[in-house]
Amino acid sequence: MRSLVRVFAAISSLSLIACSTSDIDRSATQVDEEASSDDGQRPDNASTTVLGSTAPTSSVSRTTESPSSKLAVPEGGDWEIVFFDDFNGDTLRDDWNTCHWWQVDGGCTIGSNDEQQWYRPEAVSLGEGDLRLRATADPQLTTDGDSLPFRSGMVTTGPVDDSDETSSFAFTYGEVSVRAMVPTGDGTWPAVWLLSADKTSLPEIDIVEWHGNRPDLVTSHVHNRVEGERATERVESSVEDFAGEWHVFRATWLPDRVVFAIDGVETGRVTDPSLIPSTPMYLVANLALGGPAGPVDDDRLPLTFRIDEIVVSKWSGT
Ligand SMILES: [Ca+2]
Repeated sequence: MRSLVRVFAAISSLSLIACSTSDIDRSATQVDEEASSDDGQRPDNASTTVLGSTAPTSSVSRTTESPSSKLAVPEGGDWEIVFFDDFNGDTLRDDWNTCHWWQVDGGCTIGSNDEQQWYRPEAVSLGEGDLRLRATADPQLTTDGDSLPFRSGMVTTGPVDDSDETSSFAFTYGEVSVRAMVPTGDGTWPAVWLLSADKTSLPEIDIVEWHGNRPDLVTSHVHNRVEGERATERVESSVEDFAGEWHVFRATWLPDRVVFAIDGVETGRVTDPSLIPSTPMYLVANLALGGPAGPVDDDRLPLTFRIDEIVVSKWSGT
């Protein structure tokens, strides 16, 4: 039986435009200024910046229903399924890459997050109808000559490498639905997110992030650049008995809002116009280790982030 998701979404309400850099509580996981600039360098899915006070979001208005989540959507417009992978085959489809475009020479990681894994293709597999991103305690030598203690897996529909200007799949406005099971264990950091297809570090939408050292919390974010400064709104969802069970995570991205949901229940929404992305974004799913998820419990490895299916329905406004 699915565990009950107790949702009291917390979402910042302060105008981000009014915030200077000094107002932002930069966490240890925030990328440095160089890496977070819009210069095509590596993005970050780890910001936990929280601005303003928090307030519960308790109501979900219902107008026209979106294809699957039954969350509020604008009147009019068309919905079309533009991406679907149930991972029921024997091999990963060609539209998935197994490394970030900015670092594909033998593997990749995001060192600015203090991540402890080196992503390798052999850590990505399909089995029993699932995509499996498997973390193991296999020490890795990176292409920079550094050592990392763990091997893990990721997939993305973004550009193949630095010379590639296209994504195998990207979209603007719509709904992403992911049925997935996060693993249990300190130090694990599974995530499903969207990144800008123009290869800049922002905007970014984190559909779901889970930190092994905070098993009672699921987080989502919208990151963007506002008047030259990185700005974020964060949605937190309190959960019980969550890891090791299947759940459906959704982000409904429309011109005036990004709405997050778990198992069909809204967890919060971002409505600040300055934050809402308006350009194409691609998919990323990964099982990171360490960083903001805390020290890794080696005894729990190997651990697997399982994804049963990913569906994207594109919204076209009228
Ligand atoms: Ca499946």
